[in-house]
Amino acid sequence: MKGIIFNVLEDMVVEQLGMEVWNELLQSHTPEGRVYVSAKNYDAGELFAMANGVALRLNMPLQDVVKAFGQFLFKGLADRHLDVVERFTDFTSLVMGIHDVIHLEVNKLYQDPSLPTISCRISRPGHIEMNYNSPRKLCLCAEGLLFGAAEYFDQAINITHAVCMHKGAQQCILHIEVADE
Ligand code: MNH
Ligand code: ZN
Repeated sequence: MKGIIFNVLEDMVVEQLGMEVWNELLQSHTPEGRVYVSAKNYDAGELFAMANGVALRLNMPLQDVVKAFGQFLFKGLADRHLDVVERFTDFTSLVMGIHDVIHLEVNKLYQDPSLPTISCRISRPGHIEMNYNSPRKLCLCAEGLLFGAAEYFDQAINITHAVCMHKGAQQCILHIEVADE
């Protein structure tokens, strides 16, 4: 995972739990002297170890922490890549552009990013079907990112996620219901 993801995790942990907790997490789960550089690659296992540490401290299931982080992450990514997010004027067009516009841009900006395969289609007006596949199985992070994007555009949404890699499926299917604008 890119350092930028850890940078946003640090922002969230410091904001919600304090700098001491972040330093403790670094101590327990990362090599001595770890500094995250946004464009550099770090083992995804390190992200899971840190998220697990947060989950233990908050006495929350790991998947709830991953989802909450995803929601926080959207604003963190938008702040750092405003030019990319500003290409979209509403929630639906941004979601439809994740693969072909946003992650394509990420591929140009970063060397060897670990991106998921995401494809979206409008199944009927107000309904987006998103297919998600990634060896990291961060579909709950994707759900959180979608809620973060909805918050960003002040858009009410509802997500159902019945088909899931965590339940043995080959890929996840997220049905996103977009309330009338
Ligand atoms: Mn995007 C990683 C989904 C918007 C830049 N993104 C991820 C991951 C998911 C994801 C899930 C975690 C990796 C994985 O699953 O294997 N991203 C989304 C969704 C939205 C989204 C569902 C919108 C909603 N992403 C954005 C935006 C940007 C961005 C906006 C920035 C302009 N995403 C990234 C970067 C990574 C990433 C950077 C990290 C890649 C890496 O760590 O190597
Ligand atoms: Zn899933």
